[in-house]
Amino acid sequence: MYNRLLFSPTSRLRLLTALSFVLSFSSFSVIAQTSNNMKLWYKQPATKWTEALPIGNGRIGAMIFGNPSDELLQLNESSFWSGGPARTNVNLNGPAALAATRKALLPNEDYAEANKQVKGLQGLYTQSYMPLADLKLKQELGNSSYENYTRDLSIDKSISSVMFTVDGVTYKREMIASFPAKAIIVHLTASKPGKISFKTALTSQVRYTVAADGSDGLLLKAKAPAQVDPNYIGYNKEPIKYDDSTNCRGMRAAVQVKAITKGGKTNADDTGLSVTGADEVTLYICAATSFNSFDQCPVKNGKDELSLCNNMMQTASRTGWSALVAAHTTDYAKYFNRLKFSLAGSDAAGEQLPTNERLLAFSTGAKDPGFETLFYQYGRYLLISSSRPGGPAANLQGIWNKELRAPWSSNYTININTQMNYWPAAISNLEEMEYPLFDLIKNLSVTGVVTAKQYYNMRGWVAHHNTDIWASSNAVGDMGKGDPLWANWYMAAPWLSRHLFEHYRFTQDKQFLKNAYPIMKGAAEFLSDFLVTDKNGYLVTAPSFSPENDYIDDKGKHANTSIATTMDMSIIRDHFRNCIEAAKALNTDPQFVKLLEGKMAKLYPLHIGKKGNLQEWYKDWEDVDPHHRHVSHLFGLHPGREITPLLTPDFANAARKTLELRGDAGTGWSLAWKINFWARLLDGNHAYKLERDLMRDLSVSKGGGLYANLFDAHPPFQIDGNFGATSGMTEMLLQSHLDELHLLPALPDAWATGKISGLKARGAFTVDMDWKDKQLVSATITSVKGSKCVVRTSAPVSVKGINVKSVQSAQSGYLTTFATKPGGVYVLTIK
Ligand code: FUC
Repeated sequence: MYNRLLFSPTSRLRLLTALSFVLSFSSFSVIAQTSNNMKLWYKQPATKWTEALPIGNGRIGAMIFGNPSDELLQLNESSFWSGGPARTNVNLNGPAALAATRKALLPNEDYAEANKQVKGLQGLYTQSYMPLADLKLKQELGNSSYENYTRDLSIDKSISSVMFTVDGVTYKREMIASFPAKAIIVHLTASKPGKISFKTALTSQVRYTVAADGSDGLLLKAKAPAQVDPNYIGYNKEPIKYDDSTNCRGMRAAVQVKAITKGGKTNADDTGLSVTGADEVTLYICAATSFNSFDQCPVKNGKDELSLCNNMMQTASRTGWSALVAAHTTDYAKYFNRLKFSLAGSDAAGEQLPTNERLLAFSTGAKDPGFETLFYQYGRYLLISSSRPGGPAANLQGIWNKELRAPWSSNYTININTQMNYWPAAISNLEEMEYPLFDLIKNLSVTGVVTAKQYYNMRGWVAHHNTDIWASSNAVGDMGKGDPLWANWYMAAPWLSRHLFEHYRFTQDKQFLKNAYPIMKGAAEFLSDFLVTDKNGYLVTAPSFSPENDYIDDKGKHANTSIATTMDMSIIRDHFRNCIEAAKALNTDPQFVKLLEGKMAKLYPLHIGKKGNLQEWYKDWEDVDPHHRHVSHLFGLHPGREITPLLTPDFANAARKTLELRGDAGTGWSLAWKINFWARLLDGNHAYKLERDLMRDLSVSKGGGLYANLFDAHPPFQIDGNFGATSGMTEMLLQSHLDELHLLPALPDAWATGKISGLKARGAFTVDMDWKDKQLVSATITSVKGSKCVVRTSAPVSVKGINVKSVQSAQSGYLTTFATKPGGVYVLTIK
């Protein structure tokens, strides 16, 4: 989709596809991952959006309600956003505001004044992700009521279906969002000929027209608003504005629907598309927008959405249902089937329950490990369905959004949420799905240079709390109206850049790192300009925030603008270390390495507070909300690698204390982060407790939980909780952030016996494991690049065909080190 893809996926895709066949899963006998368990299913149609089932091909998505006579497919297209390219020269007082803020902070420590001044660094809000259209399908079924109703979503095949019987006729609708066909396809059948009659209507919440397309189909032309205010501001009379001039705000979109039938008649006119008396119908849905890159005017330099859409329709509608399904499932399975996971104790009982009842039973204590593996894999399903190479990154709702003013604009919140979306990508063997994030980072590194210069007069690039498809990089808040608590946080560039370096660590792809290094360096340059020296000679950030928490200052006042929060300093240490390692791996930039090493030594360090916790702030202040959902000061524990029970036990204990003081409650994504934290603390049972807390039906949970369609609830729906949970469950089974493969580091009692294959570890390894009664039985490690392999296990191991020695570790378990060959397969067994 983007013209200037930095991280071209094609060659890596081919290699990985080849590898995924080599790594086929052979001896899967303990407990089968039955395909029936890879299903969400229900006995009644959805009445709410959070009961509807999501399908997506990364770009176009639908929420399927499954009503027999009134089907609704609520459609989205991932590039359909309000607004246009990010505005520059909006606020030219930034450098003066920064100087005033710093004057208040250093040396006066007048936090209230700093809080006022820092607002001068704010710019405009981001734009919003838009709903595209509603496709309604009124099926004629006579007056009898329906029976034998089911609807489902097979996440191993990526097919959703609806089935019911009326007057002895069984009707079926099957739906896919196909990546190869670039279309959503609905296939309607009936058990008796001539029984399919329906009328479709296409509508939209944005400005639109709809008419027959001249070739038996319907065409909807839509126009996005020029401006949509976030749902949390209410002071503008007109929160949604359109602009019909040729100016650059408000992209166009097209949606086309066409029916190909066996038997019966089709008619398309301006009121809709109707089919009468058909035996079988294939309905094709295509969509495109005029979006043409983050920095291009989507109006006058926009893509020709009509011909794009029409071309997609021409190609897709030439292919019949069975060939479409075959191509779709092959394409999808090549990613999904790379990883299999099952746990003992999964009897069929859970699978017999409709998913909403299964969720409720699980929420109230049922043992159902099959439900956990289903939920785990659902995270992978959602990632494959919402983030494909070449398209935009998955936003707060992936690609599924029904509202014009969705919660938090359904944008990219980059102080945790967008990053969390991508935590499971590499480890759960879906590395390509992260390319859209890399493209977003690349775009931000372009707009972020302008923001760094205009607002801070500094080098490098900077990004703040929010961004959008236009890669807005300024602090939001509408020129001083936002609370600095969230609006002014500016550490997204280094945090996002760690995803680039982590990709290298997982794949050992030097060419990728070479492309990524200038971006990483740009983020470090901004930080290096930004750091100032405090009265004790430490390098500190000022202003500084700990998202989105506040503290009680020395004068007893609530404040949030501070100096050198733990999160800032942890992110900087992490990023400088990553840059140094990257430069050394590339054998480049020795001067810059020296500069960063010099600064590293002077950074304000971690502190343990009076309660034994990891201090969040510059001083040991109390939190205003001690149970706040963000636990940003534990960045070094996860996703970072600074704090670990193995190497920094004192800080790890302080992190544990922090989590205990914060408590287990939280929003959906907060619970998900805590699974990852507890896994990194090597406490599997506590991680498991958080996993169960997150997997509660909302009627049982008081905070975060799950909706009937297993979408994670903040509440409201936010997809990061799904992705963060899949990541956390992986961290319970395998960790490699310390450059060793720690097998089963945080296995909970509830997962005593199980099997997983296709996990990925840093160093470019693929790992399969099976375990029994909480002990590893065997592991198969496939080395992609031939890196040295260090394995940590709870008991000594032998490696088939080579001589190894397991050495007892001073910290925990045994370390076994061996050289590997590219493509080499190493089978480990417990001695
Ligand atoms: C951050 C969080 C909120 C929410 C929003 C999208 O601001 O603090 O809880 O997740 O992002």
